[in-house]
Amino acid sequence: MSVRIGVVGAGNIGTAHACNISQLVSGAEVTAVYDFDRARAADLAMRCGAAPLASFEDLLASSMVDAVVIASPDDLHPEQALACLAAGKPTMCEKPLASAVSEALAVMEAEVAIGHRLIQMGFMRRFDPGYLALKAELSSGATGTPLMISCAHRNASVDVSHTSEMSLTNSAVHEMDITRWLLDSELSAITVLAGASSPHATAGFSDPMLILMESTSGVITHLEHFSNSRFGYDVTCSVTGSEGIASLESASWVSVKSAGRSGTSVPSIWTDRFNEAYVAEMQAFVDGVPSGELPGPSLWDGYVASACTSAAVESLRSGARAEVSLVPKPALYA
Ligand code: ISE
Repeated sequence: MSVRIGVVGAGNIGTAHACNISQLVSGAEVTAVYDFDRARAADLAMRCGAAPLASFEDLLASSMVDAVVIASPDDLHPEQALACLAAGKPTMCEKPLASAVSEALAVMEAEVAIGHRLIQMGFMRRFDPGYLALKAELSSGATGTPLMISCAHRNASVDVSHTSEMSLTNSAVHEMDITRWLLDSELSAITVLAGASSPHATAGFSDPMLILMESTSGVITHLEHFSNSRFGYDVTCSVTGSEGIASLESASWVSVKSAGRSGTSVPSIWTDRFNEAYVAEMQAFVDGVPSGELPGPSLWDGYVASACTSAAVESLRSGARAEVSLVPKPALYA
């Protein structure tokens, strides 16, 4: 029997998830869509053969909805995640769980009180074949003990409403998660350095930023985060180990030599670069719903990522290194 999914949010990522569920994920269908923009919801619902519903509450209460995908604006994630927990509906929640660590903690504590996992976090990079290969390479031991990580995360452009804080909570949050996943080690401190800014960044928006993350195992990760690269979407990660270097270069599918130039194509947006990962994370979620065993990133991962981005925002504001402080890990996530 197929898992009937209600998608909350019909923007870029909600649309990508809904289309993936309808066309590429097996064992699931989109039955309901809600977006505050009714026309947008109706359009997406029609594409998926689903019903557009008038409110989030209607979607959650609908007998047509077994499970929920939260792909709404970031600030709505914590209250919607809490409502999904209260309704007992398995949920795939887009990152970030919350911009404020206190809100992320409240959601995690609500799941702990229920006593079993209901929410999988949308850290899709953990399902990307490139990152999986990088993790397998590190686990093989061929490059030795990881000592330092060098990352870049570049978007072609962002909306005029984008802020430095959003670069941290909405975007660099991916590196906070993937670094701890690659290293099997928590982050202990973050320093954000803002220098010269792109002429394409709006006033007051520090872009690019250099983000230094220290792990409890002593590994330092440096991340160039840039929201106005202009040339395209570019994500790289290179791990320097005691015996060698393992690098995940920019994904590229075609290499062309023509007109005196040689090069590869660059994706324009994350849904192009990571669609395989988005499909795989959704398939894992759907497969986990019937048994209640969700294999993907947990609310502990969502909470820790929010603790890291909160430290990053604190460092951006103060100009100083900020420590990441975490509550003890609940047994539910052991
Ligand atoms: C977006 O929400 C994502 O999740 C992308 O992976 C990230 O690169 C982008 O900066 C975010 O805005």
